[in-house]
Amino acid sequence: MRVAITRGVSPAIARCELTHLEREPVSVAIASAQHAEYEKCLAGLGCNVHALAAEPELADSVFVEDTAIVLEELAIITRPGAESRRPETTSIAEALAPYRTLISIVAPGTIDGGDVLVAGRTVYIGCSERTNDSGVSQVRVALEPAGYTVVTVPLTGCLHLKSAIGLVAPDTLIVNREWADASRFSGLRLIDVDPAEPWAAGALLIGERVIYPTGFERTLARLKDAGIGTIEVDLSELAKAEGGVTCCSLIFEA
Ligand code: CIR
Repeated sequence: MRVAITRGVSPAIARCELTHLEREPVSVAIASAQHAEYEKCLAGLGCNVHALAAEPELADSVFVEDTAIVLEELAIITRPGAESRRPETTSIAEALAPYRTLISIVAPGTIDGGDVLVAGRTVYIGCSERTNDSGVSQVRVALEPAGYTVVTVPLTGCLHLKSAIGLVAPDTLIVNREWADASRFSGLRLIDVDPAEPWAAGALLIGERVIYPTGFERTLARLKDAGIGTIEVDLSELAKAEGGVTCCSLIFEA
């Protein structure tokens, strides 16, 4: 059974963390309606959606991806780089506990799930402002004995690794080379975002389909030309809070 953990949009989302965007009003009603469509899309792709209630005080808590790294063998509860986001992890640990042995990142380590992309047995970790050396080495210690290889990826100009790259097939990444050092991805096929669409690398692979945000027509055409099957979802309201299609769920096999 494939599970997707999601969480409703917080009524406090107007106070979200912002790093690369100017603050603009976010409609909770529109964001929630788009989020509901996203959950429908996950269900349509065979996910059993475990929707957690919205957290009234935790502005960014809809972005559940940042709170955990879920692998086949275990799950790592992160310690998010933004202090305001740290209380989000408690309820996520409770939701994951029935499915996985849990390991927690401890201080001084920080890491956001948005900085972690797993491709087979390789775990790529973005060196962003949210993820520090201690966070990376704690993940290494947890995962290398289980046979994973951890590869760090220098980033510039973006929030998370998964702002800059997305897995669109088991051996294929969509990549913005301006933001991520693409030399780290040896052995993977790379599709470049269109230069006019720097934000177009956010993509969520589920089975053989990719959930892909609306609004990136040029890069979408590149994906189609490469034979990637996409389903477009409009998350434009959450994009104002610097969120995308990967960050709104934690997906794993139960
Ligand atoms: C933040 O800055 O933490 C949120 N406003 C956005 C988090 C998006 N998460 C993700 O891309 N994994």
